[in-house]
Amino acid sequence: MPAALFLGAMDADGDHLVDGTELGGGIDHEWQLLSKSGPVRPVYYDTWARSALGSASALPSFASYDLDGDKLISRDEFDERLRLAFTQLDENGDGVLERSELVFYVTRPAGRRTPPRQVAGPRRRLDQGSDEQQQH
Ligand SMILES: [Ca+2]
Ligand SMILES: [Ca+2]
Repeated sequence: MPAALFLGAMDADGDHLVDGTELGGGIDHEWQLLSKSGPVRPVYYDTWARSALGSASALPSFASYDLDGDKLISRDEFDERLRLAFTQLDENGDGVLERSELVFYVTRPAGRRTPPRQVAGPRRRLDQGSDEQQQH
């Protein structure tokens, strides 16, 4: 998700890690850019998203911030959604985003969250199937 690129850029001290303090500062900074005064309407969000995320249709979408559905993004909703994105990307749960936790999402198209290695569902053993057929 483009938020990986966006959150990675919040590394204020240049150590390639984004910690909780940098996240808080980054959210404050972005909110200042996004919101001139008070809650944000979709038209302002689109302008900001093109600049911050690279596309007006980039995830997270306007609707995913707008938790109470009033067609406005409040400071609290903005904060909550970005902290959720941070938590989702923090795979080892140490409260710090490192580049290895971001690179997968920056380089893959949206929607590919799961590495391709995983096999879905239990597999039937081939010899079981032939046993059943012999019993009939
Ligand atoms: Ca840092
Ligand atoms: Ca981490």
